[in-house]
Amino acid sequence: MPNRNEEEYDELIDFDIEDEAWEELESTEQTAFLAHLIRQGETEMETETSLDELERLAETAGIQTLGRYKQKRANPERSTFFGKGFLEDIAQRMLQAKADILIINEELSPIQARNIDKSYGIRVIDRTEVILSIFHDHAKTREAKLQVKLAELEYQLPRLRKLWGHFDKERGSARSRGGSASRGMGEKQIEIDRRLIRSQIRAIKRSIDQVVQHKETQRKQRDNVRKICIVGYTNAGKSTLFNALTDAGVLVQDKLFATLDSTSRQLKLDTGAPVVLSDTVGFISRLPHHLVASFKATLMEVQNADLLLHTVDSGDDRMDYYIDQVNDVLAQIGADKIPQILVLNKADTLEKTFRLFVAKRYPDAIFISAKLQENLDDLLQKAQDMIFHTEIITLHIPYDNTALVAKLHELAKIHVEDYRDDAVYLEITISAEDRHLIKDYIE
Ligand SMILES: Nc1nc2c(ncn2[C@@H]2O[C@H](COP(=O)(O)OP(=O)(O)OP(=O)(O)O)[C@@H](O)[C@H]2O)c(=O)[nH]1
Ligand SMILES: [Mg+2]
Repeated sequence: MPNRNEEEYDELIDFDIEDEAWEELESTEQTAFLAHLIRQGETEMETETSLDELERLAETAGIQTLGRYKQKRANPERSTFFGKGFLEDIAQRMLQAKADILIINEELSPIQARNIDKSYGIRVIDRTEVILSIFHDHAKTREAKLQVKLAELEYQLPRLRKLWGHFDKERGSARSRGGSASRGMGEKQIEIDRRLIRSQIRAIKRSIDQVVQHKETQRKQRDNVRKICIVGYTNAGKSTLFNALTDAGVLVQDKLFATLDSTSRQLKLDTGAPVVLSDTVGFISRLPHHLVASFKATLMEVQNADLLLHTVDSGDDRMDYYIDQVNDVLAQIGADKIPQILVLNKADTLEKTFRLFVAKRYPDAIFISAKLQENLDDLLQKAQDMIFHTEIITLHIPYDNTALVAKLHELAKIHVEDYRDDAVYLEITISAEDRHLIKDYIE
C-alpha cells in the first residue's frame, strides 16, 4: 500500500466519534440474560444450538450469561419484539439476578430496542451488536478496522435516538416542567450526529474502495497464479490449517472471530506451479448484513479464488448445520459456484464409528487434523488435482521409446514406474499442455 494512502487511512480512523455504547461493552465484565424467539417450525435442537452460540458470542464479548429465556410466537411483536407479559417477567428476573443486559438473539429494529429500553427499564442489545463488538475488539489491521467501523456506523445511523437515550433521561425532569426546548436540543444533536456519521460513512467507503482497487490491481498482476482460499465457520480451524500448510504463524485461538482479515502466502504444490493460499474471516449463522457488505475488501479473496477449502469442525455434531450456513454466506457473496473441497478438520477428536458415519455422508470430503498435521498431503494432492485437473494417467511405453520415459521424469509427476516384459508401465500426472506427448501410449 503506498504511504500516502496509509496516512489518509490513519486520519480516518482517528476521525472518530467515541460512542460509549461500544466502549462500555468492552470495558467491564457484564452479566446478561439471553432471550430467543422460537419461530414456527423451529426444532428444540435448533433453538438450543442458536442459544449456545449466542452464549459463546457473549462470552467472547466479555459478557457472562445468567439465564436463557424463550418465547414461541408466530411473529415478533411489532413495537417490542417480545410480548408484554414475557418482557415484564424478564425485567423482574433481571432485577432479582442483578443482570446488566438483555441480549436478544436476532436483530432488533431501532424502534423495538428503544421501546424495550423505555417501557421496561431494561438495557437491551441484539445479536448484531454482540458480533459487532467482537469484531471491534479483534480488528487489528487497517483493512479490518475500516470495515468494522463502516459496519458499526451503518448499524448506528438509524439508532442514534437510542444512543442519546441518556440525554433524554437527564433532561426528563426539565421536559416534564414544560421544557420542550430540551427535546429540541436532543433532536438537534441527533441531526448533527447523523450528518457526521453520514460523512464518515462516505469517507470510509472511499478508503475501502481504494483498498479494493489496490487489491484488484494486485490480482490482475498475478492473474496466472491460482488461488486457494480457506473458508469455514468461525473456530473451524482455518488459521491452524493455514499455518500448517505455510508456516505463516497466523493467530490461532479457541475464540470466535480470531481472524478478521485475510493473509496470503505462496504455496508449493508438486507441479511447481505457483499457488497462493489465503486464510480469511470466519462465517457464522445470521451474519449481520452490514458486516457482509462492509467486508467486501476481505471477502474479495474468497470471490476470486479458484478453489475453496471449506473447513469444518467434524467433531461438532452440528457440522451439517455449519456447512449449510457457510454455503449460504458463500451464495450471498456470489462465491457458491467456486469448486470446493470439504475439509473435515479436527479428525483427531472423532470416534471411529462416528468417523465412518461422517465418511459415508460426505464421500468426497477429506479428513484431516490441522493441529496434528495429519493427512495434509492428501488434501494438497486433491487441491492440485482440482485446480490443474490433473488426473492420473496410465501408460504403456514400448522399450524403443525410453527417451520419452526420461522426458516424462522431467515434465510429469511419476506415481508408479514398472519395467515390465513388453513395455514400461507408468502412472503419471501431467499438465494439459504436455499431454500431446503421451497421447499414443494411453491405456
Ligand atoms: N483437536 C483439534 N483442534 C484443532 C484442530 N485445528 C484447530 N483446532 C483448534 O480449534 C481452535 C480454533 O482454531 P483456529 O485455527 O483459530 O480457527 P479459525 O477457523 O481460524 O477461527 P476464526 O479465525 O476465529 O474464525 C483452536 O483452539 C485450535 O487449536 C484440529 O485439527 N484438532
Ligand atoms: Mg482464524
